[in-house]
Amino acid sequence: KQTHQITGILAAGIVLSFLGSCNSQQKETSGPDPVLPNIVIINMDDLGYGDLGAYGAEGIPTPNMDYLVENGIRFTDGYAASSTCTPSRYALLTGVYPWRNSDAKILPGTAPLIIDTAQQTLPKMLKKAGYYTGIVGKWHLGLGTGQVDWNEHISPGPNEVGFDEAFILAATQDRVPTVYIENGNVAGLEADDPIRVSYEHNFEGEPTGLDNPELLKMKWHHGHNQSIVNGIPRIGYMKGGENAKWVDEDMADTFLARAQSFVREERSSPFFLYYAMQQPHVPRTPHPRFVGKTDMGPRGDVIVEADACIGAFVKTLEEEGLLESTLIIFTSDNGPVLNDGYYDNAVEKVGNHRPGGPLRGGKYSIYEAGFRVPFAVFWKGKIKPQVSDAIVCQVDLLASLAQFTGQQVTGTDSEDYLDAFLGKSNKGRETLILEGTSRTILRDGDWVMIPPYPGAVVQKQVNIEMGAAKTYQLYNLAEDPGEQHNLAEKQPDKLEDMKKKYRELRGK
Ligand code: NG6
Ligand code: CA
Repeated sequence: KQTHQITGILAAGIVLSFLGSCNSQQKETSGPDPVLPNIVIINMDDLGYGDLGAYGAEGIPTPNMDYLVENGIRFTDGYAASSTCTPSRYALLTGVYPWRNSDAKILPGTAPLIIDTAQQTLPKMLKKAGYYTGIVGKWHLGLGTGQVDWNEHISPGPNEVGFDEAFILAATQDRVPTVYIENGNVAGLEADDPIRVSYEHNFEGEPTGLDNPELLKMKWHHGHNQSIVNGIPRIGYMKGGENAKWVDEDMADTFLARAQSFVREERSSPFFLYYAMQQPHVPRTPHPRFVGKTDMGPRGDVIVEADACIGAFVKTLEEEGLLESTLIIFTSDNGPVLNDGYYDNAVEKVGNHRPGGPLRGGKYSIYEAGFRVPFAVFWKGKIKPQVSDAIVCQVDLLASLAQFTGQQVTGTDSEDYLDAFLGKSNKGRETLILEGTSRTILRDGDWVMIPPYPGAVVQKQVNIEMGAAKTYQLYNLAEDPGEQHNLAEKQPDKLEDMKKKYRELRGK
């Protein structure tokens, strides 16, 4: 504690002297704040552009998310770097485009860490600026170097890439190991009941979703038919660790309690908390007090549950007197999906609700709903409520927050758009490369260009338009946000111009 305070004071001193050296011209753009606020990133899992009231949803009450969005900057064109989790989170934490790292794909729970421990990261950068850093929630960036023994200290992981404290789920709620990991150790593990995990073979005597449907409280639709934990069939096999296994319905409360205690205990130094919530990813397991809160079944109910967690978290900041000194970034890792592998009525009960709002596609897709996500920056008393159409992306948080805290970053794809993130300018990115299931597209101003890709036009199991086509696609999002009118043939010059830019940026 003592050390953090001292580092905090030192950092503030550096920031002050930095400010002193600025000339009057530079002062007009955003520089480091002399008193560094706390920073919280709330990252949802698979929450779509249209899934909350502030972005147009009618059937899912989300007053607490709406409070942040409507009293902060609501970005209309805010992006995750990818339409799936691992690559998206990789970009957010490293500032590097995920397509530069061939390992940045949806990872199994046994995958090694895909962030190089020598690499620049957001939490490392903020640590240099004097922040105490923590992650609570979903990790999904790999752990260890290959063969993880879950019964020993697990390293490298979040603690080795910049987080002072980590309380995580390793991969996804539907993947083994279904245990929490606290600073590299499986929480609640008992020595006489070791955990074994495999994505190749089952362990003798262990039931599976495939062979033991009678043991299931949730049925699998595709995938998800291996080890059964809490009556839910998972991806991957696991044996042992009974006492350490999470209770899915308690996960939201468990993460919330951790996030709350983090801000309560660290209130005297600037802190950075990455609160990576698990909703509304599958399996959707609302706590009983949220069951039936919407007419949409578990998918709607877990969004309401997440909303309540955000409300409780913000209330804690308020009670601790920290709301005015905390910058909150609210976003999602990728777009929405209804049926992602379990029968949970998401499709049957969706009614008129459009999880992707007016956008085409969804999770996994290279159409807009894949990566354009809810994105808001809230800072009570400092940022005026507004709507911004600046193009912003999570990959730019590293450079922008570095600018904010007086740090330098080099050698990444991250660019400084601090003024856009603070609502002082409407100028965001001109060009952005976006990724979905190992394919990339170019956004350039109002336009998107999608190169031809092989593969299914619609991924049948999830019923999502993937964006694949035999020819180039070109859309003007200002006129056609739903990407209905392919202008590739009508506007050959524009297409050529974008192909050229794409080749330059993408390197091929
Ligand atoms: C897919 C899973 C899906 C989900 C996704 C990862 C199957 C059939 N589907 O492979 O259920 O877990 O991976 O989601 O296994 S993400 O949000 O972490 O990217
Ligand atoms: Ca996700």
